[in-house]
Amino acid sequence: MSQVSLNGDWTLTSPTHSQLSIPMSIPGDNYHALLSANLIADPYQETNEKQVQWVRECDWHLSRTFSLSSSELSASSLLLNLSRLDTLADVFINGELALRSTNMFQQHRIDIKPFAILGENHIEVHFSRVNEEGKQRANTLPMPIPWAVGNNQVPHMNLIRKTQCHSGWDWGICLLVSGIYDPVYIEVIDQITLLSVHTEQIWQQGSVDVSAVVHHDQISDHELTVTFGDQIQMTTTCGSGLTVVNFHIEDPELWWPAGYGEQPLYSLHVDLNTQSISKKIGLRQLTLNNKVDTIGSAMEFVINGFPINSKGANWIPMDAMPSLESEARYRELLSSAKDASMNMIRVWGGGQYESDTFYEICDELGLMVWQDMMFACSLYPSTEAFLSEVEPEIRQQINRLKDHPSIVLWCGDNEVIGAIGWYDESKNNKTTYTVNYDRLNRNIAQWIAEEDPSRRFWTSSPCNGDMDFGDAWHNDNRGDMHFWDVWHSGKSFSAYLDIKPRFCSEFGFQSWPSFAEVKRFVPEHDWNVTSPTFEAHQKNGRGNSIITEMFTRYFRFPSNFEQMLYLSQVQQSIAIKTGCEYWRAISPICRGMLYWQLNDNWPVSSWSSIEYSGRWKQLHYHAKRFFAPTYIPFEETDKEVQIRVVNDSRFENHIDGNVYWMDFNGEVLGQWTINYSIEEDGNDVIWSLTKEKFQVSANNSFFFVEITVNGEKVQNTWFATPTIKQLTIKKANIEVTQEDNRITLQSDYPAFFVHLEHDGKGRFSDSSFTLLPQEPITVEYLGDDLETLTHSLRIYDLSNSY
Ligand code: BMA
Repeated sequence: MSQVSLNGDWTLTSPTHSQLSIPMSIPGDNYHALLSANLIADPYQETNEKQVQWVRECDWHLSRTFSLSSSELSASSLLLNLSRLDTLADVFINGELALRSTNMFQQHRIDIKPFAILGENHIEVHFSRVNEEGKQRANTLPMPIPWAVGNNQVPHMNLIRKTQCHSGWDWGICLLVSGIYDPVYIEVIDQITLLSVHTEQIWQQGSVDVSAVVHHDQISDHELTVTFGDQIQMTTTCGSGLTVVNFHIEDPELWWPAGYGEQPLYSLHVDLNTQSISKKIGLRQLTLNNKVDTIGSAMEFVINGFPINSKGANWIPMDAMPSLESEARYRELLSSAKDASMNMIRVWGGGQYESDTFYEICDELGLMVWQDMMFACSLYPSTEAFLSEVEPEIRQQINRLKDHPSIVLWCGDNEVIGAIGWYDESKNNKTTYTVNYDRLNRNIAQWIAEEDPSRRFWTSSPCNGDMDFGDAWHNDNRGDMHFWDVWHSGKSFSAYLDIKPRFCSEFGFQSWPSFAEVKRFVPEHDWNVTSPTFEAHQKNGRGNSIITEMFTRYFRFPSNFEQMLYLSQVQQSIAIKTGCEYWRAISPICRGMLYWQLNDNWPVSSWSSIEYSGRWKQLHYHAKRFFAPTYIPFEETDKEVQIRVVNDSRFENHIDGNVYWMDFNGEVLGQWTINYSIEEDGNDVIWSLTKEKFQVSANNSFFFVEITVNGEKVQNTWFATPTIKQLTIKKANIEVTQEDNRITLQSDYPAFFVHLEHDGKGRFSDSSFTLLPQEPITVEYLGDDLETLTHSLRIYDLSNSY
């Protein structure tokens, strides 16, 4: 089969600005095209976001020509493939309307043969304003449908099937982009069309039967070849449009989440009449255990019969300008997740169904995916018109994605059950709005069940369980939970210790960007946390106040702007670590924790652990430790401090190491050796000390544990006084020596949150750690810009932040 690619150069014009005509590269978005043509200031810099809002007040036209040869034109069909077409788009071929699309999440494969001509053809896509359409739709609704006020800067975007955070979020710039974000191409089809292939797995003891279900045009007697791994089968199609080919695999190599085993992938190829489809298939059994137990009910993913502790973060679209998405950046972000010991990513409902590349990389890395449907924080209509717009989206997306072993759950939305309680209209009319929600949600559930019976559908995140519309922000005994009492409600970090979630799918604490990141988008005259640029890059109304107020609760106030940035990342690390460490300590009660949020889609102050540039914040280095498969959390009980060892592994693991109780001069007050074998999926107390023993010197000392497991070192530090400002920490003098990419740090006094930063690309093998006196630590720089590293390397630590 041949293809005519329509990627690359198109022309962008606007009927609203008749003079404007610029090149635009597809896949891509109009904002990026305008930026590349120097027609707008970079929206990510300074306070430029405001100045570029005129773009959404215009209609936009995209056009190009393409040529068709006589053999192409004589094909039986010419299928134009368009997906991630954003959003209200009329597609014209040679002046004739070929497609009208109103949902950016729908995929189109339309035959343009009736409009095509020999030689030069013209394609034009007219995008009309979504803000206008939103207003109009709002006027015709049977009842008001409130939108995500506080997040969206543009009203009624909940009525348009478009990435919800395009109109701004509490970490997101408002860029109401439009364009086409997937490759565009025409398939030249002779005679019959190969439509799709999907697999089903039926498991027996020690073997699996894989059926490849091939959809094609209704035509008989064509040869179809299907290869699965090293098995090849040839068959002839029958007239039904569906051919099923079965494979039996003895002793299959199992796909496991990261940390639990390998990720072998079997290749699947289907060939039919010069057309082919290839996929990589992982063989694994999946269940979600929600069994009722003495606490409430479980929320535990079980893979290949083994219970998994899910650890990870929430994913938002990688860039507010889709032109800047790339495979390299997907790989970098997802590898960073895996490198921080994560095994699950939640694709959050205010973003997008991600591109194939995203899920392929997750399959490869062993990152399980919790997949939301794209609805978030607003209410949504359940009118016939809306349902008929959503149905093809859901069916197509589930079909596109269901062969990925990484995907473990389909979830209806983000926080839409909760949102019923947020808006006056729905608060005052709860039954009507709950029925409205239920109608949409049940339809989604049914479409998904029809398309993919192999996975569970979860009503919403958070949700207490099937058809349970309870308060999943506070009920910790069942379902998944979004716990925001610390950030949004101002509780102390210790509030994380007051709940025992079964699965906490969101909880977060903001930090400011690092100094290195700030230098990239804040002009020097605005290096101040209340400057216009800084405030414009903080989208959560009280965000900067919360960060600052928390400083006063826990820390000595930082001495300058740069130290404020540093300390904000220490603070964020402590917050999230407090939750994760405790929830791991109560395993298996808690079987999942996904903090909010992994990444940023522009440079901003946010809850992310990876900055827009890809740089790891301190939290990400901490996550690498507190999510480590075999970890040593501290736990405080009424009478004691304990160290546990939790082993998220299918195998027994041996640990050895030391526990130190040390004062801030570096004097060892107590030392214990650890030598312990921890069983698979185990959780044991391995050390404890009664509080009476250390309480008198609580402000003058700390506990430190370091273990080696499978050749890897993991450390953990615990202060008996959580209000760190009261500790009598000594000013540390940290000596730095660099030999190529190896940096050795040595301190005279115990130093905490010792963090390396530089202005270039590339991270370190470790950072934001505790450095004991006279016990040098050598870290590796994992990057290729030694020059920038050498001239910009900075070392921060807590004692020198004030
Ligand atoms: C969560 C998310 C997002 C939001 C975050 C921080 O609940 O679902 O809507 O960005 O809170 O407020």
